[in-house]
Amino acid sequence: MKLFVTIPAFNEAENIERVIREIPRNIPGVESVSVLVVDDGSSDQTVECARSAGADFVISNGTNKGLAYTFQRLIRESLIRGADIIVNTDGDNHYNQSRIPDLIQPILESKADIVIGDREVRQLEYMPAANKYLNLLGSFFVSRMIGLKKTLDVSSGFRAYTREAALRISILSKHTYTHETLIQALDHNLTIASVPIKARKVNRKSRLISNIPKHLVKSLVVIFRVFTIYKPLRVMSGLGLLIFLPGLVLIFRFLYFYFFTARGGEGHIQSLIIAAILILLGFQIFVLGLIASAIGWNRKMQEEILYHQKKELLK
Ligand SMILES: Nc1nc2c(ncn2[C@@H]2O[C@H](COP(=O)(O)OP(=O)(O)OP(=O)(O)O)[C@@H](O)[C@H]2O)c(=O)[nH]1
Ligand SMILES: [Mg+2]
Repeated sequence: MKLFVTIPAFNEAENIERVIREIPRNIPGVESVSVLVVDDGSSDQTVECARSAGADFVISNGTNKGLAYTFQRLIRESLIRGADIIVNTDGDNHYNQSRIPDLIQPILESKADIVIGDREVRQLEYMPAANKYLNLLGSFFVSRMIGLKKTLDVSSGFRAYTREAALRISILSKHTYTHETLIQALDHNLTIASVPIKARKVNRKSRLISNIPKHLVKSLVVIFRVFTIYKPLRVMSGLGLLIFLPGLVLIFRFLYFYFFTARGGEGHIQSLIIAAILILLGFQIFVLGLIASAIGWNRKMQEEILYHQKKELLK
């Protein structure tokens, strides 16, 4: 078992040495531990600091390409180098790297394909209340939406992946990758486990979440889009029903006037037209959902091909 610990780093000179030095290099059940850093176009001493702290591989994106791209690169570079397990941690020393052996335990026991380091957000004293409850609410909704039975810390970046899981997952969104990886994992029938690992306070200001409302909107858009890709029928029939039902109510209202009042349908033609439009539109959206779901089957087949190709190429 070869373990790769990966770190996406964008201007993390201040913290990255501490992060790398904390990574345990001898873990029972693991034959080697390598540290791989992808520098996302940092303008500070991140690369030098990572090297001097003993990172085995430091790769650079050249320019700043964002976290989702960087994550994808980390996965690919680890797979190329023969990783059997990939653990991702952040370069800001938010997570406790000395807990990596606990994080990979479910994988070593073949009980999981992906393990999430749960930050136990509820118990983080230093986190501002607004952030905390927003985070908990977000985790609750996303967990329900993607069909998890338990609420997991869906936005935690401290995770372990098996080689198999890493080969299966491909990131399409640009803002965050955390939700998308989970929804894909479930789509591929991978098992997700969670290990409580309390997170540390980060002194520097978060750059990913510099503005909470903006981050929230961006995340919601990502979640909605990802959800439409992976559960098209559910999204489209929900949307269709939302439009179809008012139309149906209007039709019944018209029928009531037509049969049970003296003036019949007179004066209600306008609402009848609206009803017809709503019903047609609602039905069409549902049919679009059917088509999207048929395209989804296609995607699954292509993903299967991609998986086998990657497996073959990265042998
Ligand atoms: N913000 C940001 N981080 C990047 C980028 N590329 C790579 N990263 C790395 O991604 C990791 C997470 O970024 P953070 O800014 O800590 O975001 P976060 O952990 O979601 O937010 P906090 O919980 O508030 O710290 C860090 O290791 C960054 O160095 C990028 O373009 N922007
Ligand atoms: Mg952070």
